[in-house]
Amino acid sequence: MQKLIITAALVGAELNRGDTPHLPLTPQEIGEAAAKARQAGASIAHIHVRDAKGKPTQDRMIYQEAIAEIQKRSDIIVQVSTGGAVGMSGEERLQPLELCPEMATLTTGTVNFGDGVFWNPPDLIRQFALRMKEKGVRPEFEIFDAGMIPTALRLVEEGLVEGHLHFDFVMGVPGGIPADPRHLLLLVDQLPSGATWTVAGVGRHQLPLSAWAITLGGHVRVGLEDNRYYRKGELATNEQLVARVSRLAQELQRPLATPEETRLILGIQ
Ligand code: KMH
Ligand code: ZN
Repeated sequence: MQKLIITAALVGAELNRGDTPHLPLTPQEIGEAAAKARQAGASIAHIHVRDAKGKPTQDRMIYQEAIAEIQKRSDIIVQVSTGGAVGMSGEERLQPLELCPEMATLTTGTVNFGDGVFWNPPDLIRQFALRMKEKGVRPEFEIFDAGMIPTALRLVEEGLVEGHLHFDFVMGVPGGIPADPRHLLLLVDQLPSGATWTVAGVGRHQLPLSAWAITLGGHVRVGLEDNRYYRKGELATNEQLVARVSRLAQELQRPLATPEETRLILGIQ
């Protein structure tokens, strides 16, 4: 099995300080959280950013600051979000790609997202994929439902995505695919050979799905974007969530990938 890639989804767009005091919001806090996640075993930081009021934004300048704060503290790979928050326009969401980050997310379909709609029609997806190709950014396909896998593979057929294919199964969003191990097996089964996958379980599903991914040869995403609790009623930090997966991986004899090893696995130049 490959070494285990842990992605730390540090902040997201859905929670705020009222939900948990541990959420990193400013570029400096995001930089510090990424460094702690790296020390705890993560090799990728998946980031969103917030404006001065803590509201989700895709402002390129704030991403630039956050990336600088991360890179001055650690060698972790930065993966920017192009999903942003429900309701943002395509142009707003595209902004961080101008910074040519190593990785970015690419959701390949529209999905109900709680009471909202995360809007990703085919032409928008193509536009995002093309921009990533032009900028040399490695996409991570964000798969919220089973039909998003064939759509991702269509982008490959159309020549909009080239090279190594990496998928993140985001399981348990209300409106998306439920966080059930049987669904995970179905998703894994649809991938072309050579592709890699990570699983992000929402809420209480994060821990059991992490264990499944470690044992099945997948990779793991954890962090406050997806789950704010360490256990029922006890709020977590990003660092604690990453450290728990590192310990699980150690017990299950799956060594962790460093950022350099992660680049090799994901074909990042
Ligand atoms: N906040 C969600 C609507 C991504 O980062 O690319 C979308 C999301 C996916 O978080
Ligand atoms: Zn995200």
